[in-house]
Amino acid sequence: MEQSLLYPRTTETRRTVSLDGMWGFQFDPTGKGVEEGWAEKLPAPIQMPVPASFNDIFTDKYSREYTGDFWYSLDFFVPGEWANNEVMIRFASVTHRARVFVNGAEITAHEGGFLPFNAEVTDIVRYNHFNHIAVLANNELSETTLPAGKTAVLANGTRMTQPYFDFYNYSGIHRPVTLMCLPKEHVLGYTAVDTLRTGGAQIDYTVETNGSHEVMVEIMDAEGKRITESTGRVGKLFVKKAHLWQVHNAYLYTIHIEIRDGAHVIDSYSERIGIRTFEVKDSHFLLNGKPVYLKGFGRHEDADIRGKGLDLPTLKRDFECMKWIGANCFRTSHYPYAEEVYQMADEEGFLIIDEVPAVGFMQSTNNFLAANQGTGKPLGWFEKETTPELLKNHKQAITEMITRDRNHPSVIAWSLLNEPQCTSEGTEAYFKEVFDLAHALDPEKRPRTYAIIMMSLPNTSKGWQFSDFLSLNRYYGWYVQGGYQISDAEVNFRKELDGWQKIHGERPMIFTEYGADTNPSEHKLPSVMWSQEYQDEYLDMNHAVFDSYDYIQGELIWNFADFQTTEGIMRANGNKKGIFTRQRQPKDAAFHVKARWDALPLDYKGK
Ligand code: CKX
Repeated sequence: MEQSLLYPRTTETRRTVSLDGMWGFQFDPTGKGVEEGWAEKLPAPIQMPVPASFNDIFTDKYSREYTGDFWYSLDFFVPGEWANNEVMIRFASVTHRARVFVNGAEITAHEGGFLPFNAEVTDIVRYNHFNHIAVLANNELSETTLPAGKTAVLANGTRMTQPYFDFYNYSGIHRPVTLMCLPKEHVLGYTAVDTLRTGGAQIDYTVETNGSHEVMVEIMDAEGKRITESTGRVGKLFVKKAHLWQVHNAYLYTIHIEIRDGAHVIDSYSERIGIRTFEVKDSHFLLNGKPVYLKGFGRHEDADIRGKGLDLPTLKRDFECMKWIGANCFRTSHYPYAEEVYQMADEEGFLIIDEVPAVGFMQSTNNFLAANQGTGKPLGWFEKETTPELLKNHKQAITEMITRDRNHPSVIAWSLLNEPQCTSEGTEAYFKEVFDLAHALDPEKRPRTYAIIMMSLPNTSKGWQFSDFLSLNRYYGWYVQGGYQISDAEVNFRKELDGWQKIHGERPMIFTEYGADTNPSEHKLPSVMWSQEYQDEYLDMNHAVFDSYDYIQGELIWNFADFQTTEGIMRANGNKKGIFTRQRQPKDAAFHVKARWDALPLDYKGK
């Protein structure tokens, strides 16, 4: 492991200081900042909150849509007593890439806007003194970035982002920045895999450190009582009569790791963990050996003003809404979310399908309907000259996501792509690499999947064979045969599912997307598309179809809440498929869905 992706925590041996707050900020449209010494001092900074997207802070369109280089800067103090330790600055995410300079020297760079990285500054910072950090960020998309897209240049020379995906390209320092002091010898990471045994649970653990001193691991129960311990970097722990982590009933233990030199504690790190197993078996999902039917949403990190910036009140409200409506699962569409989201899911007993930002892998400016998936005619996304570079970035994102998220009991599966073009010859070689990598990296061997775009059918898709369970994004009754034609949509939907039924084998299928854009102020009797009444009818039709196939084992509505997208004729200031508004208030359909989900038992279709 090159660097630790452990969540920053203050412990007996570690110190953390939040660097969140107002930073200096400046656009660098000509890309001259480095040359002109902006790493030492921004020439004309304005104030910008961290964490937040910069876009919706502004009142002018040029700034909101800005595409290119932009800088953040901050003076920060490093305590004198930290000398002789390792000092790092941890960025939980900078979208989409960053170069970090401290006291004028370039320290590190990171590609990818949704995963953490550290800048090690031990020998750079002045102790007991103020220091200066500058971050050169960039938000341009290309066909080798995750997510994918392109930059267009308007006739007046202004650059403009054209995402190949359907969410706004929010940019900035989106998640917390933490100054950390770690002992020189410290824990880099750990893994813990559970097996249920008679009389309790076995935890097979590994601990990675950057030194050679002895490692000790102990498990505490929810009351803080030590119940088992072991020494060594690799070992087994046994928890008698283990309280299992369950849906909406999440018992959490604490794993405590120490590096010791005799009685002296060199480093200590603790985290809350749950004991549970999850597997795919005989067309079912089994949590702790018992069938579980997935109910919930595809979501976005998206809210007024802060865009994709971490906002704890919104996050808490989202969980309250999801509990109220009877959901038990969500997909982190279309990128790994802030670590605080997974922590809350661990605490609340929600199941997460964790998705890497592999979205927009299709030759289309907005990733819907334009692709001729149904024709079988190769579009060749995975045969481009740029494919090796894309694969490299994709593998890096998978590695970072799994390393970051592998110990969360809430994470039950990895979603490795969303709606890629997957009918052409190069698909299989590419898919094999990413699916094999996920399997190799995850000690728990969680099931892997990817979201299959509508019209990518059993006989045309070359990717589905790699999935441990099938995830379909389907819009029968919305993008196809909407409104009065909904009865035809149902017939065609059933035809497609009959086709999958012949070939899916033992794989369960879930719907990772189905939904209808709905204007919360529109009512119409009889219904029309976009009215609240039609959203209910659309959901009823889809649910009736799901209920008639036993191998369908989950339904994740698109989307939990309305969200911002690029402007265009298909979007009325955003995607309106939310069951909640962007302000997290229920549309009529929320009550409809609640009635269904409250009535569905956890082991629905489990017999
Ligand atoms: N799926 C036909 C990806 C999501 C979009 C969703 C939509 C599409 C549908 C593809 O990111 O928001 O169009 O609502």
